[in-house]
Amino acid sequence: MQLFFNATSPYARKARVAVLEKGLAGRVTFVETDPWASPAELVALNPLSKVPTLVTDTGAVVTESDGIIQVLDMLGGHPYLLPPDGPARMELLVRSGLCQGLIDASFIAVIERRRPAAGQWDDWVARQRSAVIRSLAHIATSFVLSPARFDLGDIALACALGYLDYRHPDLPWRQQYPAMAAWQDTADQRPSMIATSPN
Ligand SMILES: N[C@@H](CCC(=O)N[C@@H](CS)C(=O)NCC(=O)O)C(=O)O
Repeated sequence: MQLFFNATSPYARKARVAVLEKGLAGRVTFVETDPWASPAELVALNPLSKVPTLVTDTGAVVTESDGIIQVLDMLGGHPYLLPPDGPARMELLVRSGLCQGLIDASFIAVIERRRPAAGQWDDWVARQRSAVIRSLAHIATSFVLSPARFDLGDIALACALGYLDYRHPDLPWRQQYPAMAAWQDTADQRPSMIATSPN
């Protein structure tokens, strides 16, 4: 299999962490690329020119980090990153969906600031930052986090918080939510998180 990624993408980081957590590194060639440059090799596979993009051994091209992680979970053995069904899967989808949205809002705010200054929409950045702040408060009060578990929801949260540290260091989430910061510090010690750190 091939996994196209770039080193700072929080979405690609989710997929890279999942490969490592599943013990599939030996079956995956990691291909570093710049999706913004629309490289021919990537575009030929994925017309969206986005990372992560997974090419399976059967030639299936899978886009979207959550879809890729579901495929990895089907291909590899333990540990499972998603429960197969029932209330546990529902609970995981609640967590992973919100954390994906947290990444989206954080990412959109960064991309908006890359436009020429005259074309930037400050209210749009403020809206995304408000969504980030509200989501962090919601996660801190409603998620049950455990260092013993590292499923898709936890991978998404760890990559979201890592992206905030990397791209939004002015946000004082660590001071506001020390229990979440402690959880993240533990997650950051995992070999999969160390190997994929953007720093
Ligand atoms: N929803 C997608 C988002 C993927 C995404 O937007 N990746 C960015 C890099 S962080 C990208 O490749 N952008 C290139 C572009 O939009 O042209 C996922 O979860 O995989």
